Amino acid sequence: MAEKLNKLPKVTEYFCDEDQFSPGNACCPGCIMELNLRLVSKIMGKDSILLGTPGCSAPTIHGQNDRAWHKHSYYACVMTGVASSATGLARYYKKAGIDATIVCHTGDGCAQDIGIQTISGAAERNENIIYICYDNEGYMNTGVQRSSATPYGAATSTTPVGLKSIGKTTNSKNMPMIMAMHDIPYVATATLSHLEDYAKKLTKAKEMVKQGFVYLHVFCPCTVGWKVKPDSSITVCRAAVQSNYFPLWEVGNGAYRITQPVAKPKPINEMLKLIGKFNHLKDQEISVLQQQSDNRFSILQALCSIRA
Ligand SMILES: Cc1ncc(C[n+]2csc(CCOP(=O)(O)OP(=O)(O)O)c2C)c(N)n1
Ligand code: SF4
Repeated sequence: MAEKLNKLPKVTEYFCDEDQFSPGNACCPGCIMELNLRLVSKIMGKDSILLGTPGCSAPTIHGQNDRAWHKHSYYACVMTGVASSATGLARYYKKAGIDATIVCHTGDGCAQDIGIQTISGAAERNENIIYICYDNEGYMNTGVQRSSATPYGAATSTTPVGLKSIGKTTNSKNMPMIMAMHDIPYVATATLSHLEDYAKKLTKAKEMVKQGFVYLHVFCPCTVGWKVKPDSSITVCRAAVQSNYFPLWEVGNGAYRITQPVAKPKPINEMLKLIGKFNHLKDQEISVLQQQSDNRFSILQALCSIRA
């Protein structure tokens, strides 16, 4: 596989051949979740089978009215059971002797909350499934409610800011690390400001799924829910990586590795000030978020040092 990864094309070259998705999309201005879907489709290949659930990716991945936006085989699943549906499909294709890559693509509300039981079960059974969670830190499609991915201090429609409230009062769930603790063949984080890094991880995912369950967690700002300028989503992704708020790492067969180390991490506030949902935070709350981010990064570094 190392040889294959060294020979990967430049990321722009992926977009030169036939596109499985039609031009345009049904997302809000500046939403990069659709770019995520397009890259997944390019690297997984036109014969990959997609599964999705209700959420912001639904208009693009399910289609709208009687029209589809792509040419992949697609299964629309309930939020509670996407990993169970994927299990059935993966086993069916295997039994039928068909070499098919099964790819679930859902939001964090589905992956971390509503669907976590079946995801954890499928991971423990080591099913041949790739699960991609696009993390926009909330239930965006139903009106920007908080999910377990929403960070401390964020303003959402269910954690509003007022005289006595600072937004969400608890930390987010560290979902990629939870999945890594399932000891599955491959887990990685990715984001859209680092497309080469993401493309490599998708390529590895396609290979590693032959050994079992693969989980990719993709940081994916929501311009509307986060109050981010439509032209700033990629800047926010980059700031999240450069502050170690969202470090890019992978673990394959027990070996953890930071794939994009940051020599001089920036203070988390450099990222927070690009995002309206944090605008009300004072120094005290910002230091809580900085501390939480530092703690998580220390755990990651410790895991990386085990087999370094
Ligand atoms: C079991 C279940 N509970 C609630 C809903 C209602 N619902 C539809 S879309 C959605 C939001 C999904 O959030 P997420 O998975 O994070 O995706 P996003 O909208 O953020 O892209 C919800 C809660 C549902 N369809 N099924
Ligand atoms: S609400 Fe957010 S995640 Fe949903 S389509 Fe709009 S920008 Fe994208």
